[in-house]
Amino acid sequence: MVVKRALITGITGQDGSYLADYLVGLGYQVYGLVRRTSIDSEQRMYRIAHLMANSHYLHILPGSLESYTSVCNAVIESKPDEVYHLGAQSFVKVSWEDIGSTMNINVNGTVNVLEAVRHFKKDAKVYLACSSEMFGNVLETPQRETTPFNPRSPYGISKCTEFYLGKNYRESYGMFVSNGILFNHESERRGLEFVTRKITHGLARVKAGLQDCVTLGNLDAQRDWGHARDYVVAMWKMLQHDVPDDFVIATGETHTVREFASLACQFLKLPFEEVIRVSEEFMRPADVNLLLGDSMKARTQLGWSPTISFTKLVRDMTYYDLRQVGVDEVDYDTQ
Ligand code: NDP
Ligand code: GDR
Repeated sequence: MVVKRALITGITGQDGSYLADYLVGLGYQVYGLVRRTSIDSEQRMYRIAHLMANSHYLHILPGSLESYTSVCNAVIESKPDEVYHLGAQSFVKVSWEDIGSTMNINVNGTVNVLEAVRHFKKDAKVYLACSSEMFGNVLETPQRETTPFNPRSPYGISKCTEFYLGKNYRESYGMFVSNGILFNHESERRGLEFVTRKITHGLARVKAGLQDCVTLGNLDAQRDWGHARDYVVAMWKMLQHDVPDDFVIATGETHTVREFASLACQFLKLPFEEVIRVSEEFMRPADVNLLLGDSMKARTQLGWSPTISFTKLVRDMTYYDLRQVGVDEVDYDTQ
């Protein structure tokens, strides 16, 4: 049997780590591009530490997306059948505060990946991590592949550029480049800066008596939240499809930040009005108010569908964080 080889950028992040778990499980040899500063950081490497213990399947290649040379070296060394380009400055709020890095990493980084593949492994299949943030101030609901883009943040603009780069390399060079337009997906491995994990981690600390409350921004924002473990399967399925294409990946359900926080409070038996506060500090210059995806194309053409419900997502994240702060979950209602 031929063993497939995959190169993942962003392997230390939420999606990269779940994708590496999935591909190793399928018998792939997995190569991960990791920044030199992160290789030395236990905090950055924790999501793939369990895989590192089995280095027969996982290989770390030092490099950063801004450095064309290092991306070329990674492609030459890994000789990938499939490239999953997940590395990015992925925090929307920071994209106003540091637009330069956001564009350098997200736009130039994508050019570097596509050029390296074009020059050194043109037959590799490439996955690009596009985003529902491209729909921004939405022009249609639900949002699907044909919905016009209307981004509201520098991050959203960078992802629209990534989308068009993918389409252009597909059309100009005949490369297999697929754009995944993924809606928000969360997990126990989500970074603490994103609202879902900020809520579950913060409320677990409240329950443990380590802080008084969790302070948030816009509670009325609505998101179509799925589980990252389901979404990395969609990435893989896109690269097993006969032709490269663009696919929306979403659950088809939307909930407010308030609903997410209130469900987490219910699981922990905490009074929402007392433990959730609001501050201007966490508001954005322009927010995306409503996202709701229609993933019918992926469901029919790729045979993909989400398996983890909103309630299970909130419950799993909440109890995971509770265990992290040393409180035993069995005392709480898990229904
Ligand atoms: P994370 O923020 O968890 O991970 C980002 C990854 O990118 C990290 O591994 C980080 O490495 C790496 N990275 C950042 N800058 C560089 C750089 N200059 N050179 C090399 N690597 C770099 O993101 P997610 O896993 O949540 O998201 C994965 C991708 O999917 C991103 O492109 C994101 O924009 C996109 N996306 C995510 C969605 C979601 O809901 N999660 C939805 C739609 C799209 P380090 O550890 O060194 O910081
Ligand atoms: P998002 O995720 O911007 O959708 O981008 P995030 O969790 O940061 O925000 C979601 C919504 O919650 C509101 N919000 C807060 N957000 C944060 N981070 N912190 C708060 O305190 C807070 N209070 C309210 C936000 O205003 C927003 O409306 C994520 C990232 O993973 C992107 O990389 C990805 O492309 C998109 O999802 C799809």
